[in-house]
Amino acid sequence: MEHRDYMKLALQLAEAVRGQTSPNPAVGCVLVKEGRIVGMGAHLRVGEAHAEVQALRMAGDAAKGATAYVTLEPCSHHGRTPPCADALIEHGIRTVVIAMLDPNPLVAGRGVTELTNAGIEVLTGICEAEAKRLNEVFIKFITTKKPFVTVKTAMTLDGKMATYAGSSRWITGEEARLEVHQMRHKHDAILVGVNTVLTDDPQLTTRLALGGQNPVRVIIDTTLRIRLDARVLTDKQAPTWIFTTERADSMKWERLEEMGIRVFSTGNNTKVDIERLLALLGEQQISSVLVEGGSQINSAFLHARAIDKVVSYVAPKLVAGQGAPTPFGGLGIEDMNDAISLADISFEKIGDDIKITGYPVWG
Ligand code: AOF
Ligand code: ZN
Repeated sequence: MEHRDYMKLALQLAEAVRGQTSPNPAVGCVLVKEGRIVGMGAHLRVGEAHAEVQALRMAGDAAKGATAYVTLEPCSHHGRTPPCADALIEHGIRTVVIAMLDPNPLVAGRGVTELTNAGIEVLTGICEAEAKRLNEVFIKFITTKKPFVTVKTAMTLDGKMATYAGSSRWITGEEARLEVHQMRHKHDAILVGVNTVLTDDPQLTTRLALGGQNPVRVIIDTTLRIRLDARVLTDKQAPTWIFTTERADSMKWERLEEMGIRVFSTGNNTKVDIERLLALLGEQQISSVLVEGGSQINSAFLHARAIDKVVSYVAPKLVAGQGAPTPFGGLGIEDMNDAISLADISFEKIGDDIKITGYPVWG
């Protein structure tokens, strides 16, 4: 076994709790002494013990002289819980192997300094790229106070997300649709435009055989056109927040609030201001948003340059039709040289569909 092997185990522990620790990062820790694992742990939920503390509890006295593998730099600050660097020092840990430094300005290298000052050997950057990918949401949120935005689309091979007549069930196969529910489970919020609510009356919940967390349902509705009997308003399966403008009807606004729906204004604009919406969501401790369309909303996020990640499912089907909607509507970009490119692309086969993941480069 090498450092990387133990770190991979720590990363697996963190991966398993991804999405349930928000707004905290997903962190895993493995303690090894003389080639034996003596403790392991993950941070399970905000407010609860950090990964290192969980692993130290399991190891007990065996922690003395052990090596700790941690996917994130141990914290040095008093947050909701006491500093992990102190705990590692107190338990006599000899070496700490870290995948990535903590981007939290309250920590940012201080954990490493504290450990080093206590005479502990510290190694950093082991499996760093994997750790950064794992905590892409946390990195964005802790440094900008705005949520990480993932736009998820599904389309036919000819680029359509519905037929010319509006039929869209289903574009992708069952496996891809199951993955989408796993994505919902891992996000703090799911966002759609009011047109999607009016035409599909979706529930926007997580439906997995073994259960999962429901994200907060966020609806963009510039003039409050939503129907009061929409399922997202009546089913009470998850909170629903509506983002609107001052142009909305005040009676409808009151009616919605009476129903227990939170309504936020992004100001007196002709459209909901995406940057303002993201700032407001950040204030509400929403660290990740899954945007599920429709095509106007997706393009509004594109024009606001507010997309961090794109996940696109492409189904091997053709429906044709000049008027059939595509995942990104609006006027669009004039010159191909100005197209938004995606970086760090990955391709996966999911059932009979292709999943393409990438990160827009905003230049
Ligand atoms: C660690 N190990 O397992 C986690 C860390 O409010 P608190 O006490 O939970 O602190 C949250 C901050 O601690 C969080 O923003 C991040 O900087 C760090 N998370 N650190 O050493 C862990 N979850
Ligand atoms: Zn900690």
